Amino acid sequence: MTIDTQVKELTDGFHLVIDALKLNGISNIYGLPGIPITDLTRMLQAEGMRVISFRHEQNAGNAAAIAGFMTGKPGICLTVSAPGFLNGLTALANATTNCFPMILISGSSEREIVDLQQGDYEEMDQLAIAKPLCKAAFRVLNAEDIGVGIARAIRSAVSGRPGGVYLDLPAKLFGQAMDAAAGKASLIKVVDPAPRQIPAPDAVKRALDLLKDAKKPLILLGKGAAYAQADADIRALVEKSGIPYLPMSMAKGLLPDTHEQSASAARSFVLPEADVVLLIGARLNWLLSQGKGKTWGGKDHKAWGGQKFIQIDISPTEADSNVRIEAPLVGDIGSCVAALLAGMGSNWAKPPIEWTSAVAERKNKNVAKMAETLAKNPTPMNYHSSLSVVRDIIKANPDAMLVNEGANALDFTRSIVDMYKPRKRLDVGTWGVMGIGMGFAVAAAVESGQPVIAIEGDSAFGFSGMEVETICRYNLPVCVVIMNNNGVYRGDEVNVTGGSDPSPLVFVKGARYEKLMEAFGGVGVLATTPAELRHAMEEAIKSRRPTLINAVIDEGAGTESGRITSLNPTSAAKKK
Ligand code: ADP
Ligand code: TPW
Ligand code: MG
Repeated sequence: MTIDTQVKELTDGFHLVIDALKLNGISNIYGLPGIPITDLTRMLQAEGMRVISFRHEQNAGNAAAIAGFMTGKPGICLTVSAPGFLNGLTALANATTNCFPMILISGSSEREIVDLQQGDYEEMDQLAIAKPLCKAAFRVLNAEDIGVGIARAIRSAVSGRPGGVYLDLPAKLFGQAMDAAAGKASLIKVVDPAPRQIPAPDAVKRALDLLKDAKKPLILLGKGAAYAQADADIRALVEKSGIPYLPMSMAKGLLPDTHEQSASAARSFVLPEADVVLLIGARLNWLLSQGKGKTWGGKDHKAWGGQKFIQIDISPTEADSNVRIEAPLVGDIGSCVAALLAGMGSNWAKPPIEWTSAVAERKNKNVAKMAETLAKNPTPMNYHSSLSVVRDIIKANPDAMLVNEGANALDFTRSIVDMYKPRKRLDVGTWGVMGIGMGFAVAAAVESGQPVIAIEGDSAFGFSGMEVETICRYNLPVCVVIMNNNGVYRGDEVNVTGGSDPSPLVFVKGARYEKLMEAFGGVGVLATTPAELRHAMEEAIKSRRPTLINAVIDEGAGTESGRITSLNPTSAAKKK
């Protein structure tokens, strides 16, 4: 026997982390290298995983989060310790808020030094800081526990209500060696990570009874419905029931926005009028005026409008969070919708014609009004004339992904640009957070392989703009369109003191954002007319080259806070 054959084959923390991720079908890592994870990023790539390296961790984190939304598998963000970890934390908190499954993996410094606060390199008690901002947080100290740590992180991210998970991997763990066979045996391939949750039959009956008696029923589809990937059954439920529906922003396209039952263009009519509302994966949060108040026909801003709610949600504590839920239906959306469909039987009566025709009438009137506005061609361009181009481009390319952030740039895009397929519209979500743009765009391209169109307010773009280098480096088919009005909401504000500083809400006038893309070898275009914008977007889709179009629009076209003006506190001084 030679000495060689006596030597046991070894593995280490680095390889166990990589093997555990691969074993669980994870193939893309969004991150930013440095101590102590530099070698991990190299090894991940060497082992055949795709490593997308960003310029700031927040953008990597946003990419991971939206990859989770698109695929139903946890998106992985990898960062260095303290500052890198903190940069990723905003995205982790945002993912949790939006119910997107993601895992933030951060390297950390030596526990012994951190716990005694002896001043290690990038010292921070990361686990404690992450805990209140995510669904679950774990730390792995021993190589033989890596399999369990990653399994628990995956289950926590995707089971029940999805969300963000923090996984703390101290520097020392990566170098720990162990017997390769024992290491392999310690890894866990997670079986059924997001188990179906079947609704109780009596809860299904309660919901159907309520729906059956409704005179003016309405269905609300939220991003939970988009996430659930139960597209065919959701469409069947809407169509079989004959009930008008409203998609929330990221549920647009679950059924094509041009569907005859879509009540989007009659939103302010159907919300106060409806008598029974079926919520599918949508929370009654601020985006739905907390389910009460004038939006819902209530007498004042807090009064209940009289609607009876049925709520499908995987979280049993979501019901009654704002108003009474008559019929909570707790379970996964696929199972709940299938149960409703089965319970409706073959002779389900569609809603009264008075209701559906009143909705259609209101809708047709508003659609006609919008068509008139879109047909105008003012100089300079405004939101309508430029977004009417984007509307045509998405219609011609329904598989393209649409990323969207800003205030007016967000609200106008949401209402003007129709979506035709599920999970194609990715935006600022529950928090209305700025900065998701380029991270989402990168992940949208990487995960789908489809062209990506990012419609960005000029302010919004600034939060993640440096990632145009990342887009160029990976040669991603991303077309960024900046709705450039020289500022936050508008570009025409002045400093009321008459001083030399500009207003806090405006930017450099005539900024040439397109040159940013050119700096890294991409295509930059200055567009001042809808025709120029159309040509540049068509070229970008055709060529799949990284493109940034600086769409110059009227700096006075926007309104403060876009559509959510009512949430601005009014100054007592101003009121007087
Ligand atoms: P929107 O902003 O579009 O209204 P929300 O983020 O407020 O949507 O609501 C999404 C809801 O969907 C959350 O309450 C979440 O618990 C729920 N949800 C997410 N995935 C599923 C699923 N697979 N089954 C059931 N409910 C889900
Ligand atoms: C992380 C507050 C909401 S919208 C917005 C800001 C700064 C920018 C609006 O200007 P933009 O769009 O993008 O040019 P437009 O078309 O109206 O001119 N910081 C964070 N999130 C939010 N939401 C803000 C600040 C905000
Ligand atoms: Mg702007």
